[in-house]
This record gives sequence, structure tokens and C-alpha cells, in this order.
Amino acid sequence: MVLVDAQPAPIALDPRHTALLVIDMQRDFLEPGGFGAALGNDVSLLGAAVEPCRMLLAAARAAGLTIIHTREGHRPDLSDAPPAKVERGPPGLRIGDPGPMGRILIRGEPGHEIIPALAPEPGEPVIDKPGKGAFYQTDLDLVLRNRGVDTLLVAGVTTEVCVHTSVREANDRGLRCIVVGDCCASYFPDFHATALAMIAAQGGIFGWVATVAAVAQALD
Ligand code: C5J
Repeated sequence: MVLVDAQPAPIALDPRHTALLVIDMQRDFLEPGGFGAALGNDVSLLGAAVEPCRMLLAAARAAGLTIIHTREGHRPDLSDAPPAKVERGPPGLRIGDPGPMGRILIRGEPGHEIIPALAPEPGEPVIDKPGKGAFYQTDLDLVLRNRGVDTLLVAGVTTEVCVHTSVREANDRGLRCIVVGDCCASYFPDFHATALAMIAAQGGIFGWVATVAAVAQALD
């Protein structure tokens, strides 16, 4: 067991039963000229999480943790995309529309890929999810059960959307979630800060919040 300094309190984890979940670090969300930028967002705010994520991945790989990546996106025929979501957003920038890096949020398009700096290594599962939550209509729960995982380190974007939704889903499934705050980011800094505060509030209502330095020190 190792002890991670975290909010609201330090938490012990067993690296043999801990997975790192890296959420949606995709080109369309992070790179200039992608979907996120086309919506008018400042993607450099998400870029701030890339180097901390690289450090977290290195520490987790060295400690032998299970590493899992997710990508948000849909089938090219949109058969898994609810009409209520497809018809939302500015016309021309909706799910399935041609975007600057291929069709928006469609599997197989260049913008759907994970950014090269955080590319999955061979053997690291990649979960393609049609929703914001990493568990919704995916086999993530099965993968975690098969590997005996009881604790998640969570990183990725965006803090208040896909990270939060996934942490809530995981918490309800009985998993301990340690959100690595500086490895998460949002286009809205206030949302990022509030989302992290919400996780650790009320004695850790959804889990714990730590820093990459604290996690790396504990895993070293
Ligand atoms: C994610 C989004 N990954 N904000 N998606 O958070 O739409």
C-alpha cells in the first residue's frame, strides 16, 4: 500500500488494484484548429494539463498500474448518437458535421485521435464512449473488474463534463476515485476549480483530489 496526499484526506492505495483512467485527451478538444477551438474556446487552457498527464502516465507505467484511455465519439452512421444531442449546438458544428479535423466526434476521424504526446502504449485499453461518462454503454466496468481494480486515478478533459460524469459513475459503482487536479482542465477555469472542489467537499462526496506531484511521490 502507498499513501497519497490528497483532499479531503490522505488516501491509501494498492498499485496492484489501481488503474489510471485518462479521459478524452483527443486532438479535437486540445489542438488549435480542432472542434474545441472552432467553438471559440481557448484550447491552451486544456494544453496546461498535457505535461502533468505525461508525468502521471510515466509514474503510473513505472509502477505497473493498469492504464486505460477513453475517447468520446460516435459511429460514422450516428446510430449510437441520440438525436437530442445531434440536433444541439451551432449548425455546422454539430456531432457528425464536417469539422476542421474531420467529422466532429466521429470515430476514425483525425480529430478523434488521442494527442501524440499522450498516445496509448501497446496493451493499454482504449475505451470508445458515446457519452460523457466513461461507463455509459462501454465495457469499462468489465475491464476494471477483470483486472481487480478498486481504485482509479483520474485525469483528462474536461473537468466539469467528462471527468466529473465518469467520476460520479465510478463512485456509484464502489470505486475509489482520486482525481489528479492538475492533470485535468476545462475551457472554463472557474468550472475546473469548482468541479474539483465539489469532488472533495462534504468529506469527499465523489472521491479525493490530489496533485501529480503527490501521486508520483507516492508511487515512486
Ligand atoms: C468532454 C465535452 N470530454 N466537454 N467532452 O468533456 O464535451
